[in-house]
Amino acid sequence: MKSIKFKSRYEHWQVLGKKPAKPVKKIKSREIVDILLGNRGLKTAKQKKEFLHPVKPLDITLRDLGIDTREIEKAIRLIKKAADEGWGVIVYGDYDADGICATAILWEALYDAGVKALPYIPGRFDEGYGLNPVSIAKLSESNAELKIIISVDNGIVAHKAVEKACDLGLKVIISDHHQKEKKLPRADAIVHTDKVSGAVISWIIAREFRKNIGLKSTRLGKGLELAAIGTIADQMPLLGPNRSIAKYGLGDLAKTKRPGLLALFKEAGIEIGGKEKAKPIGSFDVNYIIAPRLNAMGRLEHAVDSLRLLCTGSTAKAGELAQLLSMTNKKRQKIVDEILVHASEMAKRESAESILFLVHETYHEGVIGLAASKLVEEFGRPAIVVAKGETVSKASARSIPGFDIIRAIRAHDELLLGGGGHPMAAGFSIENAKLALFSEKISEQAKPLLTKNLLAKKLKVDMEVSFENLTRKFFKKLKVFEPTGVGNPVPTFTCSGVELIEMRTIGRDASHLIFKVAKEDMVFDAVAFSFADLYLPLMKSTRVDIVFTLDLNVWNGRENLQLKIRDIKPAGS
Ligand SMILES: [Mn+2]
Repeated sequence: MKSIKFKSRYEHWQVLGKKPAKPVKKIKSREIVDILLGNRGLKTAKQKKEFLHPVKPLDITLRDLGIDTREIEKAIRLIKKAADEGWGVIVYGDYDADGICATAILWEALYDAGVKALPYIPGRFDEGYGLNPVSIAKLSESNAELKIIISVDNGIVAHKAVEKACDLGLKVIISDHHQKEKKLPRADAIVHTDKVSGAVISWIIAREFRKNIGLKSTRLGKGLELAAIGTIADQMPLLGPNRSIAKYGLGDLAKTKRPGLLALFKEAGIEIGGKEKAKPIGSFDVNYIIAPRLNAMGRLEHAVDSLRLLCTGSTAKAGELAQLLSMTNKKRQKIVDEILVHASEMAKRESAESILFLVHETYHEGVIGLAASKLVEEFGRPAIVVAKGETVSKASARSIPGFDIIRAIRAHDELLLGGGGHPMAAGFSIENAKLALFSEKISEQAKPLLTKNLLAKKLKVDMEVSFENLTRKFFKKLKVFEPTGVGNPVPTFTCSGVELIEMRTIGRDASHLIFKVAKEDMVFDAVAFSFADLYLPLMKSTRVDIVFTLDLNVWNGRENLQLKIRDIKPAGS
C-alpha cells in the first residue's frame, strides 16, 4: 500500500493518558472518564468528586480562595459606615472585560443597599491601567462627598495613588488578583488573592456585604453571570472555585434578564431563553463573542459604555449600546487585521530566528496585545508588537509555553520606562531611542532558549480510543466535563489507521472538509475546519491517524454523533 506524505498541523501529538493495559476496545466509558480526570490533574477521590460536583458559589469559602477574613471584614465595616454616614464611594475598575464586570458587580451591590456609590473606569490612553494619583485628585475635587475609593481588578501595586488618596483624606479599599509585591500599598483594607479573577473577588465582597446587612440567601448571588464572564475572559483555569463560578455563572448567563446582555446576544446571534434549539452558553461564547465586544470599547474608545451596557435597565438604551459595542468590535477587528497583514509580512522577511519584534507608528496601542497573540499563533514563537509613539512607545508581548517573557523583558529593565505582566503575556513602555538596543538584546538573549523542541507545535491528546467507544451514551457522559476551557480542555481523542471516504469541501470559500471515517465496519461523520489544503493528499491516502473531539450534529431534527477533526497524519508516521 502506498502511503502519501503530507504535513500534519502539529509536529507532535502529546498523548497524556497512559496507554491502558487491555486493548482499547475493552475499555468502559467509566474508565475513560477516569483517565480524563487524571489528565486534568485530578487524582484523589476527593478531587474527582469536587470536580464532578462543583460546590455552589454561595458555599465557596474565603479560605478556599485564600482571602484574609480580617481584611474583608475591615472592608465591609468601612462600606457600612459609608451607608450610615452618606459618604460618597467610588468603585474604581479597569477597562478590560474582567475589570468592567468587577466594577458592575460591586457598584450594583452598593447602589442596591443605598450607598452613594459611583462606578469609575479609567481611559486606556489618557489615564492608563490602575489607580493613579492624578485621577484620584480629579475624582476628589469633583465629588465633595467622596470618602472611599474601592479598587477592583487593580490597585495591588498602586503605592503612589494610595498615598495621594490618604493625603486627600480618602479611605482606600483595594481588591485585586494581580501579582503582589513584597511591599503592599498603605490602604485601609486589602482583599487579595491570585486564585480567581478580579470580578470574582468583587462578587465575593458583594456577597459578604449582602450577607452582613441581612439579605436573604436568594439575593446574595446577584452578578454571578458577570463573575463568570470575568473568569473566562481573564483566562483563569476552570478548576476548583473557578469551575464553580463558571459552571453556575454560565447557567445564570443563559437566564440573564439584563437588557444589555440580552441586546448583545441578539446583536451577535446567540440564542438563549429556553428556546428548543438554544444551546447553553459556554466558554466559547464568552471568549469569542461576549468578551471581545466588551473589550472593544476600552481598546478604541472608552470602556464606560461597556459598563453601561451591563448595568442599564432600559431596553432602548441597551439596544443602542449593543449596536455601539458590535460596531466598535468590527472596527477593532479591521484594525487588528491591518496590523497582522503588515506585521506578518515583516516577520516573514525577517526569517525569524528568535523573538518576533515588530515596531511601527501605525500600530494602534489598543490592539497590539491582540496582534501579538495572533502572531504567536501564526509563527509559533514569542512576539512583541510595538506601537511607536512620538518619543515613547508602548509594547505588548505574548509568549509560548516554556518561555518566560516577563523574565526576558525584566532582564533589560534599565532600558524601559515601566512594565509588568506574566510569563505568557506582558506589556511595557520604552523611549524610542532605546528600541533598537532593546530589540537586539532581547533577541540575542532569547535565541538559545528557543530550542527546536520548545518551538515545535504540540497538540495535547487525552487518549487513544476505538470506534466502539464512541456512542451517544459516551458522548452524554462527557458532559460532566463542561464547562471546558483553560485548564480543562474539551476531551480530545486519537484513533489510528482509519480510512477517509466520501470527502468533499464545504464552506463559503470551500476551506473546510467533511468526510466519513471508517474502521472495521464502523463509520462516523467528520468535519475538519480549515483542512481543505490537504484535500488531494487526503483523497489519495489509504489510512491515516486522527485527533478529534466529539460533537452532536443536529440536522433535520436528527441527532448524529460527529467527529470534529483537530489533526490528521499519515498512518503510523
Ligand atoms: Mn483581571
